[in-house]
Amino acid sequence: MSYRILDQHSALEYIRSHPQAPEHLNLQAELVGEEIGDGNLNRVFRVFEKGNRDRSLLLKQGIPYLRVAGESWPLSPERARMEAQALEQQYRLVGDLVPKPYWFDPELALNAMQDLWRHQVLRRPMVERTRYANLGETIGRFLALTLFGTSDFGMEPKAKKALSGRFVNAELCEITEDLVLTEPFEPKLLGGKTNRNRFNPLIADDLERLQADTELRLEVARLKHRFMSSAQAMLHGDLHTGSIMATPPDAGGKAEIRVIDPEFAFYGPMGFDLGMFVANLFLNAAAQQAHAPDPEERGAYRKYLYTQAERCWETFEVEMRQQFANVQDISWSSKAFQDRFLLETLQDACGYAGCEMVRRTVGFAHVYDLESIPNPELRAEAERLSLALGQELIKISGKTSNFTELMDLVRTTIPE
Ligand code: SR1
Ligand code: MG
Repeated sequence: MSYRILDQHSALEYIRSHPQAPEHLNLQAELVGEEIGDGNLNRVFRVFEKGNRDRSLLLKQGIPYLRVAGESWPLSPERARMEAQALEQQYRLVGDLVPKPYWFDPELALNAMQDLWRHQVLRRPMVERTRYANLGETIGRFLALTLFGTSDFGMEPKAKKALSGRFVNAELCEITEDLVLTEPFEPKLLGGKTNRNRFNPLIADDLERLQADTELRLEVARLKHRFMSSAQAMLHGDLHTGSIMATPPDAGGKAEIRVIDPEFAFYGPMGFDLGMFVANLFLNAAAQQAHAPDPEERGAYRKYLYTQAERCWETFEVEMRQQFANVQDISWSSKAFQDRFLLETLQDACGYAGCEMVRRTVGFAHVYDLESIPNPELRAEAERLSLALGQELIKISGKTSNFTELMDLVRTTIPE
């Protein structure tokens, strides 16, 4: 059957007639379908057997426009193929750190995958200051294994080139190039393009000062060019805390953590994924200015967030060095090269983290962490912290020499 947008009922009909469905569900049982998507782009349905919650699956469909914007923002459902391909690679490299892929239906631009019904997207619980003791470590491992494993360091050159050719994700990359790496920094755009920034009027002067900073704009221009031209590895491409799910932490504070939603996947600079992740921890730290009025509680949660950023980098570095020990190409076997590569990745991460903080504060796509602060004055206080740290991270990105230096800057700008 040709492409059609599914609803709760047609999703169930689709399942009943799909040849692979019986591997995951008893089609004779009463099936329940729910639409659960709350992301910006897609429709997501969960189907399960009534009375047997463990027998379930998730259907994610790319629709021909951006879900949050409607038909005025067309977007090819082809992104579902990118997600299918990326999930396949991630599953191969990290197994249970991502949902298990079941099948991809190209006609409906639909991915069927494991339903993580015991897991919650991290964004909201983290605004409520939930702690996941193994968050940074897990994401550091996920990044090292997926990035190294899809790069020239972990693949035979021809295979890497063939794989990177399957990830020309032009439409979704353009969203990032515009929304993350251009519009927030430019008061005026060229070529008839419009600026889609949205911001609290109370921080208009702060934004004007940021956009007048030529040193900062030069650095953003460099980062944007690197994003567009440095095909190091298959990135997740949108690794914020809305793209991570976890079970409630156990008695020891640990959770089962999975990375979801890799539809922005493309071949780019490794530091981009790292930067996105730590930036979203720092955005939360800024937002706690309003969410946690008690300074002790606020400081304690910021301390937790900063420790997770540190663990992420430490784990990433350790795992990368372990992988480098088996690198096949003689050119990359020296410690000096590996040190230099990791330093460049850190510098990129620092810059992209800054861009993410700025765009989530003044750009088109905001984060719940800041958006959920109802009082505009209090929100402006948190937003100024985010903008200040974002600017600093961008400006030191080419100069920073270790992660401790970066974290010193974070702790000075948004104190524990
Ligand atoms: C127009 S899409 C807005 C944002 O949602 C996605 O999750 C990406 O972060 C994108 O920038
Ligand atoms: Mg997403």
